[in-house]
Amino acid sequence: MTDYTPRPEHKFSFGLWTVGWPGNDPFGIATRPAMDAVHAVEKLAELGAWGVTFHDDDLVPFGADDRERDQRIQAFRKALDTTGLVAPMVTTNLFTHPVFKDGAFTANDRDVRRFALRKVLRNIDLAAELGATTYVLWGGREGAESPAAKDVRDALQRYAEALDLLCAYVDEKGYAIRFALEPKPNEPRGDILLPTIGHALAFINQLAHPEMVGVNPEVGHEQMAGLSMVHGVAQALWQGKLFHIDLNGQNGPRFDQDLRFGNGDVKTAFFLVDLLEHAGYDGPRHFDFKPARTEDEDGVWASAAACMRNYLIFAERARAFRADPEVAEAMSAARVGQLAVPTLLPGETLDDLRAEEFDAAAAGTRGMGYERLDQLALEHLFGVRRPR
Ligand code: GLT
Ligand code: MN
Ligand code: MN
Repeated sequence: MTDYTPRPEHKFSFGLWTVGWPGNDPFGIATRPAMDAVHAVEKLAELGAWGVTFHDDDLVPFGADDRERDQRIQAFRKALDTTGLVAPMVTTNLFTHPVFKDGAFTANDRDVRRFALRKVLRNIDLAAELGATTYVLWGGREGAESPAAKDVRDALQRYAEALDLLCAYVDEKGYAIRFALEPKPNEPRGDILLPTIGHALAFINQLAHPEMVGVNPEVGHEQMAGLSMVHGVAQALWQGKLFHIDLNGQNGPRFDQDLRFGNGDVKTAFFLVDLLEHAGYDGPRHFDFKPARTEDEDGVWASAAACMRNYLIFAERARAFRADPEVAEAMSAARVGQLAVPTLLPGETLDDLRAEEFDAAAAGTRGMGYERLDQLALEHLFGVRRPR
């Protein structure tokens, strides 16, 4: 029996806004009381998490005075010190307050954009003080409901300007912080800018400091766009841009479900963990889920524990899948490894390639054997092929 106990080396982290979500949604008020940040830190540590993340407003209510801010930060720091939890990632709330109803970095109103930058700069200083190395930017309000409302080329220019200013600031301060953009196709805006991993990666290439900016993909967000999270994350890894990841669950394109990790599309979850583990991703495994609104506080902790447990179960199944000699044989029959061989070997020329004889008809009849391979993966996932 494998031990699915989460430990600090697994790098599991949770946002204060996840376990602290009181269950308010567009159709109903909160079903749980607000959760104190210190209590959340203590409980997460008890469950075996490694890190806790937060928006500025999760820790200090919007508009609080300096005294209250200092008190709350001090209490949070103390809880980190006592529990040993780290704060690996910090972010800014640029979406709740009405001032951000038309966006933050891309609001049409210039004074709103300047206010948004001030809000981020202040919180970056705190992030650096707490030792965070990733700063997430989720631009949920950066978008529009009508193409008449927003000149998207100007909006992207302003988005890039904001990133350039923030990178220059971090650079000047010597902070060990990198930015991670979190894509989402829609909700709360009708259409959000940088809607997918691919859009975000292309945007990053246009920045003044592309090396300081990566992505923070969320499982459910790619699936809302009907895309493969596994392919998107693989591309981010290939481009050296997977700075952070939001793990949760979703059932296809619909509203953002933020289910606990493992609920929703289980096969995607399995292959995502297989990818992260196999690729040697060593960043945080961050859960960004909403404990179902039906639950009381016990249910909140049960779902948080389940996120970590499910990750460890998937990781174990993925290891067993790759260690299975029959899988190795099926992969070889499917020529999976051949894809790692350059199409033109060093020393070969295009003339060599041109001169080659090839029987396209015969090649067209070759079966790939993927169905057998996929079935083996499913059986490992289902747990009917146990590790020997
Ligand atoms: C918000 C959103 C998440 C983002 C958070 C970071 S806030 O809860 O739904 O996907 O990761 O700003
Ligand atoms: Mn997220
Ligand atoms: Mn989400």
